[in-house]
Amino acid sequence: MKKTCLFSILLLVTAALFAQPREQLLERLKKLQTHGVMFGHQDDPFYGLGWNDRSASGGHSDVLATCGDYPAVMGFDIGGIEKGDEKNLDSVPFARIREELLAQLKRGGIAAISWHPRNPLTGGNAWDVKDSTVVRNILPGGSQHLKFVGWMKRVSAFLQSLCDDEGHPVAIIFRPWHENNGSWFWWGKKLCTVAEYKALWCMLQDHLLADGLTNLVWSWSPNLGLNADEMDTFPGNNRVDIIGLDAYQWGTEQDFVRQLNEDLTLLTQKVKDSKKLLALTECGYQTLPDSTWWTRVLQPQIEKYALSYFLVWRNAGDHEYFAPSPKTKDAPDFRKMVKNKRILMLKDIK
Ligand code: BMA
Repeated sequence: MKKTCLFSILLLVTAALFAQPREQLLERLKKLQTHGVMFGHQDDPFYGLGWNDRSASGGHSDVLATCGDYPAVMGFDIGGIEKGDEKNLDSVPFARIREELLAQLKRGGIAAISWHPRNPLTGGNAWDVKDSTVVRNILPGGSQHLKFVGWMKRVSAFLQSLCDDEGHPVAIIFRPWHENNGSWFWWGKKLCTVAEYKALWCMLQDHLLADGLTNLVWSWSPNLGLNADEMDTFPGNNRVDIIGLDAYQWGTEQDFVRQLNEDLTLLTQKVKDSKKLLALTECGYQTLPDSTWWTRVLQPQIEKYALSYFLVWRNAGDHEYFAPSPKTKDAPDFRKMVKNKRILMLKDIK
């Protein structure tokens, strides 16, 4: 063996040995994306249609019960952590979130965290958009800045508590300030300027990094119906790892399919230019009134793009659910979709 060759092997081995959790997760995501697209579900182990495991694990999962496997990606929300609450905005104790998130990683899966923080100026929730000066007021120099620093500290403390059995920090996807091209959250389009939004992103990121949180894979997720000029709020190549899209079918199938293709075409160009990953960070069709939606509407669109994952939102109850359960009439179609080799469930990514 040539000396140079041996040296290269040594370098690779050393790099692999010392690779940090974040770099390992990024590498894994890139590799998995060449195999197919991972299926994800928000709040999968906490509640579903006809069951509630918020206070303790009963081992339930609507997805598992429907198709025999867990989602490859599980989504969790930490709205409420900023105030030191014991439970998140959907009444899931943070202790349970920590437990199930780590269980998902331990079984070989991937975890993503979103954050619906309360409105720091009005005391209302994330959807309180009465006041359009909130972002300005929490940035450095603003009247609520110090208060918000305290909120970021609590986010930081929770994220720092996510460690494996040996006490090492685990890598997770973190997805703050989402859907900012809409105006339904206090950080939305009509609620702050482009510069203020970017400053908000950087402020949170810099605080978490300064607290030692180098294990986060950062995802920026605008909402379906993107205008090209809204890409101006993209925080920057060195600040984002995954470019996501939150894309629900609320109206007609035609509108959804058209907009999804327009937006994914635009974002595909952006990920190519910036060498980022692409994902449908939230998606779904509430209560799945069309029992063939998975294979007839969603899957054909997903197959056209190099997506890392698509995550459907939570099964909150009979009027708000996005994933199948053995009881729902879309279940056979969902099973058909996940039989496809390029739709990746937990067992496909281990
Ligand atoms: C939203 C809705 C809310 C929920 C929030 C965070 O889209 O489902 O009811 O509180 O997500 O999970």
